[in-house]
Amino acid sequence: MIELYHFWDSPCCFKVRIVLAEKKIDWKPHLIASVQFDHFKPKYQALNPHSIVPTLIHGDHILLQSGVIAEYLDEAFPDNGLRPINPVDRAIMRQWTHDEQAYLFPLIIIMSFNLMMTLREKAYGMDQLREWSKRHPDQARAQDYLKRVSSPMDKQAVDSAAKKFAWHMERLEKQIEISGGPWICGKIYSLADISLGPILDRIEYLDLLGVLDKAPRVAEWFETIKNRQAFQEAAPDFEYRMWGPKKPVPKTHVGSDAPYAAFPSE
Ligand SMILES: N[C@@H](CCC(=O)N[C@@H](CS)C(=O)NCC(=O)O)C(=O)O
Repeated sequence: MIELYHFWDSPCCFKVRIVLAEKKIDWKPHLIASVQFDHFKPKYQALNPHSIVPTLIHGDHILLQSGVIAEYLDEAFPDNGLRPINPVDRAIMRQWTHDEQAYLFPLIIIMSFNLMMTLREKAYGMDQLREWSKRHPDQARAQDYLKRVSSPMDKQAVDSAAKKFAWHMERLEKQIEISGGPWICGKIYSLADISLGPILDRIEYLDLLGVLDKAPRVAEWFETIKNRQAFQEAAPDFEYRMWGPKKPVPKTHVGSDAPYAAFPSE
């Protein structure tokens, strides 16, 4: 039995859900409401001491880190292989899965914090955010979080992150040109595509697809990956997405029963 601790609107969890869907593996979900600091509960920290999602449980094994989990699933369930056989292509795949974690994901965090998280104050109200933040074991970090969510959006930070992101997209453009497409490693759909798909999904949700202006092949690649059934099954439904440029904050404060905030009983 596979169990996944996740939340819907997380690119790292989305990546693991795509692998599970591509392989048609049944899995049991455990939802973590990060806005309510569920990931800092001792029961969850016993599984994942870093207090982040995803965490995958396979039998007696606890696996952490989305990229490691994705590669593990491909090894443990070899049908519908998601890694090139050729060592050079496999190295290229790993370069891009590395670059997703080292460069693209951190840029996404900056853009998401400014364009999505700062809407939490309006959506939930500070009283409720303060109440939830009491669950954080490190109160200095909790106070810093509260200060940042209640600060105005930093446009300069978003623009600078988007510029850096666009530079990486031009590199990806060259890679797809060299590989001949349609995928990052050429004809083989791989973990590189699966790592970058959710990142581009977030870019689209942040209304920042302009970062692909000089990368038409990447734009085409993104349209192709969005048409895959596994991608669609793994993607968050609109109601489970956080508020952002494409999802305005409701006029009145929402409580812990909002779809994104909910922590359904297991
Ligand atoms: N390198 C880790 C990063 C995991 C990570 O940062 N996950 C985010 C969600 S995408 C998280 O748990 N954030 C905590 C929060 O939202 O408070 C991985 O790939 O699994």
